[in-house]
Amino acid sequence: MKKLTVLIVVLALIFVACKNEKKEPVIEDAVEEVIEVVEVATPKKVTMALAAKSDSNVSGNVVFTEEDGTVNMTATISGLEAGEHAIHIHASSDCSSPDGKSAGGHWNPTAQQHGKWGDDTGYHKGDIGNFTADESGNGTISFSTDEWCIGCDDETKNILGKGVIVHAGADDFTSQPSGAAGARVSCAGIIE
Ligand SMILES: [Cu+2]
Ligand SMILES: [Zn+2]
Repeated sequence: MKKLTVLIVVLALIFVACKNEKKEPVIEDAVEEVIEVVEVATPKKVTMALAAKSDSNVSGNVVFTEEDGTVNMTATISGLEAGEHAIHIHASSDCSSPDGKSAGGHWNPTAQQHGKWGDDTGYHKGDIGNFTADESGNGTISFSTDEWCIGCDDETKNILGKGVIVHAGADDFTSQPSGAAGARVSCAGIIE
């Protein structure tokens, strides 16, 4: 009987204890954080000097700028033979070899066939095309696309680490894998 009384007392104490534990409503501070994203509108820009290759005297410079998702390339080239010349982006920024072949084949991250830029049958992301040098051997070409970027995470678009090659001849847009444009007369790595 004494044991039962003790048990009742213990149970009563537990009951009281539980009642006292009744929690006060927790008022959480509803702190709303307003995060403002400030976009820096500075255009990305890479400027490179073209180095003569294959015993040519072809030099010049290439400027890439990126703004609002579009990359513009402007190349100013001199020392050329008058007429049409191909200009491409090749897979490597390595211009160390005398013939420019260290820059590798055409930059082709989407595994397409060589062709004219925008063609339905495919084209490399480096298939810029041809430009014309005047009687003095000077030529310029401007090219814009949203299929490139300067230093983004998309390796099908990122031109950094690739190389610009100017050829002795014109790109025929059909010969595989590089348009039969002849010797590589100038080279520049696309490096920041
Ligand atoms: Cu080329
Ligand atoms: Zn190509």
